[in-house]
Amino acid sequence: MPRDTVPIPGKIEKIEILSHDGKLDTKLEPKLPDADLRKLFRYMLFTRMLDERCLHLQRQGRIGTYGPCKGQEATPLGVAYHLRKEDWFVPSYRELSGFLWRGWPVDRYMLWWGGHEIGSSIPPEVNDTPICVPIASQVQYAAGIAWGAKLRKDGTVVACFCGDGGTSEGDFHEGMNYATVFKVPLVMIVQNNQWAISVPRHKQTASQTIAQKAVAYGIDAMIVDGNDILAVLVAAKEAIDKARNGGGPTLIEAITYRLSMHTTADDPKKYRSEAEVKSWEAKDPLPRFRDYLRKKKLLDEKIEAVMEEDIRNELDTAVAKYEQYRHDPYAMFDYMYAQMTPELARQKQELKAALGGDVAPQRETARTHG
Ligand SMILES: Cc1ncc(C[n+]2csc(CCOP(=O)(O)OP(=O)(O)O)c2C)c(N)n1
Ligand SMILES: [Mg+2]
Repeated sequence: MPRDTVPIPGKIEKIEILSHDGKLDTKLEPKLPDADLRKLFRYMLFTRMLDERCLHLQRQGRIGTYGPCKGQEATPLGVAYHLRKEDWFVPSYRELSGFLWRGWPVDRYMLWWGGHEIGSSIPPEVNDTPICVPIASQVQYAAGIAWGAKLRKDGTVVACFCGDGGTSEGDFHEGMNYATVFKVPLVMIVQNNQWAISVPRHKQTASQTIAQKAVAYGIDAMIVDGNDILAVLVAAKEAIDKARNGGGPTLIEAITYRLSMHTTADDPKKYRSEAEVKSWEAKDPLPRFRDYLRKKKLLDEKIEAVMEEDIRNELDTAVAKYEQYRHDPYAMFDYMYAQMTPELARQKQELKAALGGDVAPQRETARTHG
């Protein structure tokens, strides 16, 4: 028999709509109401300002180690915009713009980075999962949540996020494999920000793209300019609609860049060049969207100055609320299991004795899904 080439199906589309130098593809441009475009910009700006505030708080010793999301504001926001309230947003830890759009309180976000258990408690009205640091572990439970949605036929969709580094984890492949075999309503977004701490993208995988891994799972994929919110909005809408209509999962690779450090615990100057960072600063999603809105006469300096002032006030209030929170040292025992194990109960007693029982914690019930 002659050797043959196996015809493997699979489509990887690439979507760019608003380039970093302002070129706009008007045929692909999503038609959003003006008020929504302005609102999206406000969330992007809010994210940038909150991120900067958290960095300062960390430097002043007022929160713990912080992982900034500067430069990655467009992708989670563009996805969250198309989710319904009852859909699920399953994040990693760099999806701040999405958390805010979904309605997570700002002080709760600070509490998470401040090391308080309550930071992992999602407001009851939000159908999401908490910030997830064990890399790619969230992909498996996203696939499971999506399977549940399919079995219940409740029409909900799950949007899950991980990083380029996350795609090298077994959890990522297991979750994706499961999701595709069972054709569950999952949209998997990989925020390819070019680095996994100090490991560059080219050492992460020998694949030309991350999106092409979808071909092996037997699904279609999209590559979007993750710093172009218009492209993200278009790709996310297609993938979410497809999932909702029973079309199964989609993998979206969002090309972006972490403009700041991995976390406040590392110094990126040790592993990447300033020239590289500068080249990506030119592709920053925030000024790009700002220029687009200015050309549309939806934004000007005055409107933005009012927005900034407003946001600053909101952040001041949130920081004050965060700092009023009194640490509950017993929460780590209480929230570990639905029912505390005898060993944890013993440890809790030991801590109580050591602290002299004079702790008056501020309690709020953590919410668990299920
Ligand atoms: C299972 C696991 N292994 C290792 C780590 C340590 N770690 C934290 S972040 C990170 C890199 C993740 O890179 P990527 O997935 O690209 O996300 P990014 O931080 O770039 O957003 C690693 C290895 C971890 N948190 N979890
Ligand atoms: Mg990364």
